[in-house]
Amino acid sequence: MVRRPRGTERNAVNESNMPTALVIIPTYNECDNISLIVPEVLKQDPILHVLVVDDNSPDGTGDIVAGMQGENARIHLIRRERKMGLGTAYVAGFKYAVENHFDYVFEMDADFSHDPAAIPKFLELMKDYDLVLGSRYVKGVNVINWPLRRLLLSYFANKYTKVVTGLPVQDATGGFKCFRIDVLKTLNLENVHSNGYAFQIEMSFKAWKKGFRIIELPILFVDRRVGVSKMSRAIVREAVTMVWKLRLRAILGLLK
Ligand SMILES: Nc1nc2c(ncn2[C@@H]2O[C@H](COP(=O)(O)OP(=O)(O)O)[C@@H](O)[C@H]2O)c(=O)[nH]1
Ligand SMILES: [Mg+2]
Repeated sequence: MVRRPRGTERNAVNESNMPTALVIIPTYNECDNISLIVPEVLKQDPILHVLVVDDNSPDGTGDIVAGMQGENARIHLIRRERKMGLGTAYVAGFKYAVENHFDYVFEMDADFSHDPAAIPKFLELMKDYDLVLGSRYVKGVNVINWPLRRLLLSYFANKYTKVVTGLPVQDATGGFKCFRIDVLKTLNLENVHSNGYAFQIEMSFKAWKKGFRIIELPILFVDRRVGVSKMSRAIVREAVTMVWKLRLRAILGLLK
């Protein structure tokens, strides 16, 4: 028998064979956003659950989520001892999704840059695709409130990624996306090592090389209103070299 995720046991509320979806939100110091974003996500569809992966945020984000869990079985929490980066936070979340038999798995930021209202559009596309990428650059540029420097960096990073890797998407570095669980089961998560933008590129590149069906969904990206960005130069440097590593490994047949 298939074990259902906690809170989705077949009962009066969920007696159908509906798929279940886990929205993974990694957090580091998001105390002003987290209690608002979680209910905003959950109200989009009854099949949705949220998993917060918190890295012992000094501002108490983890405790806020723990408090919210008491009222709602659709809220899940992984607490890690220290700040270990976005990539490993997602990998921990992906493993949790596989272990708990979710069908679809989202990546999403806590800071409202990604509009929860777009989630139903992702779910609709999941009927026909294995990976849906929220894309800021499908039709022109859909980014609001980013400083020009940051926008240019992101835009040209994506042009560069496309040329080096051949991955046929306009926005490979975005962090609002949805995977069919089969993709996560197929990719060897132990071999995903990158952490920042490179992590986003690596996951999509590997899914593409495995022949999974990928589509871009145009989204509007709005810069965070509260809290601070964790973007750093190291994250950019990692991405610059990672795209070459991916290309070389693919050519040499070493992509795992
Ligand atoms: N668990 C965890 N979450 C992180 C870490 N770094 C960033 N995040 C979260 O990842 C999301 C995106 O980070 P953000 O700082 O907004 O990056 P930006 O949008 O590129 O400026 C936010 O929800 C952050 O709280 C980390 O080291 N660990
Ligand atoms: Mg952000």
